[in-house]
Amino acid sequence: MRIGIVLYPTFGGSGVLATELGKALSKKGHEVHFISYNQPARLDYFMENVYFHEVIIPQYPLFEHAPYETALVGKMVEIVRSNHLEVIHAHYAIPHASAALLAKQILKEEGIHIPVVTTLHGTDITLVGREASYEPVVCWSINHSDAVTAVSESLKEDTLTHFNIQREIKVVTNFIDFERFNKKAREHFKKAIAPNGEHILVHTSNFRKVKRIGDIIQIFEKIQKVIPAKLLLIGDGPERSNIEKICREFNVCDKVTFLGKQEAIEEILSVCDLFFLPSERESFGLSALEAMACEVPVICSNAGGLPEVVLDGVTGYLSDVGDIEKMAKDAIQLLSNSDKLLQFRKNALEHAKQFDLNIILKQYEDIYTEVIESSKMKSV
Ligand code: GMT
Repeated sequence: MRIGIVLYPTFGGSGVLATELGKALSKKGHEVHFISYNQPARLDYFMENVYFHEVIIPQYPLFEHAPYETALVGKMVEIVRSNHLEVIHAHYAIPHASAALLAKQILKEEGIHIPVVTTLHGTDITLVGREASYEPVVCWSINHSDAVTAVSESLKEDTLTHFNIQREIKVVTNFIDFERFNKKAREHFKKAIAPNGEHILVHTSNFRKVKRIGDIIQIFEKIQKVIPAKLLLIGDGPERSNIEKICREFNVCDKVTFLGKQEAIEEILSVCDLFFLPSERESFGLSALEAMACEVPVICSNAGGLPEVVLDGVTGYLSDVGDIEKMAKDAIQLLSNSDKLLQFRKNALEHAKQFDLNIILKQYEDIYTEVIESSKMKSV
């Protein structure tokens, strides 16, 4: 198939997922065209069957805000025409789905019928999508896409609750590529981070408020009083300086390392003992799944889709959002019991297997085939 993937190019979950999906599809022989304003972060090396099309946003003195969506629609129209794409897959409702649907309308007038698949990722529904100025567009885009998927049951329920949805939404969960994400022997690395055998705790994200990284610092402060430990914070974003301030307040700066944005996350996860994700909202929690695939149990909140990913008392522990005391207590008891920690590591890997890329990829391929076929029927 010839597939266009519209995505955010950043390290955010939707962009990561969309890039990994496109890469996996290309390995199966599909032709994949990524469309975005920058080269996607995880599209870091040349691959056969993969093309990247940069959306250039022309500036003009009249524009206080240059119209990205218009440039994106124009780019999609051009790429569908010149590469004979068969389907567009829009990741994140705003503005990708609405832009794809406008491109579809324009192309229809030329006799080109291109179906649009929209994948909802989380904040496009649970946060920004509900803003009064976006809501009608998000709702319309969902109702008019040829197929819509959500990354968890929880996100599907949220979408049905908060928008006037007149169509089916399929759940196609996030996935993990075990060829890349698996526990690797990196003893030298472990020694460098924790020379005295300290436990290594970790979090990765885009450092937005919704991730509640301040909670992690407070949880860590309690843990390191009882158990020798180091905390690695991977990623970057708007909350970074606030988090540094909290580290100073809680006097843990010497035990917390900010690693910035990292490519080889699996290498770092391989030496870690616990992953933290106390988010206010989380439609799925791809980062938690990446940790579990590397045999790292997860301490997280019970927000959104996290209970579908992390099994309480089996692959980690769930708590109410903001329950720092319980999260610290759970972490301390798990880190203090090496047999239990080992069992949780094994459980985490076992549970992660249900999200294997090879299982989920097939679900997307089936959806593409279905919408392409029905679009052909409609066009005759
Ligand atoms: O978590 C973020 O802020 C990034 C966000 C995104 O849209 O890029 O991630 C969302 O999509 C991921 C991939 O489907 C999910 O695993 C994350 O749970 C979801 N984030 C939230 O719902 C906050």
